[in-house]
Amino acid sequence: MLDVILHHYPQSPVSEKVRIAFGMKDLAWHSVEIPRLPPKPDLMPLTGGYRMTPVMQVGADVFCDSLCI
Ligand SMILES: N[C@@H](CCC(=O)N[C@@H](CS)C(=O)NCC(=O)O)C(=O)O
Repeated sequence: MLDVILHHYPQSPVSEKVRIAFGMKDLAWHSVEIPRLPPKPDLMPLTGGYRMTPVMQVGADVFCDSLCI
C-alpha cells in the first residue's frame, strides 16, 4: 500500500478541510510542510507549476485541488 503525503502548511484553511477529511476516514498520512507563498522550489516541479495548497501525493501520482483530493 502506498503512503499518502500531504503537502501543506498549518494555517491553510483548505488544507484543514482535507486534514479533517483524512481524520474522518481514519487515514494514516505523512506531512510535508511547504511555504505559504511562492517561491515553492520543492513543490512546483512536482506539480508541473500548480502553486496552490494543499497537494496530495501518493507514490508518483500528484493530486492538485482539494476537490480532487
Ligand atoms: N481550489 C483550491 C484552492 C486552494 C487554495 O485557495 N489554497 C490557498 C491556501 S488555503 C492558496 O494556496 N493560496 C495561495 C495562492 O493563491 O497562491 C483547492 O480547493 O484546493
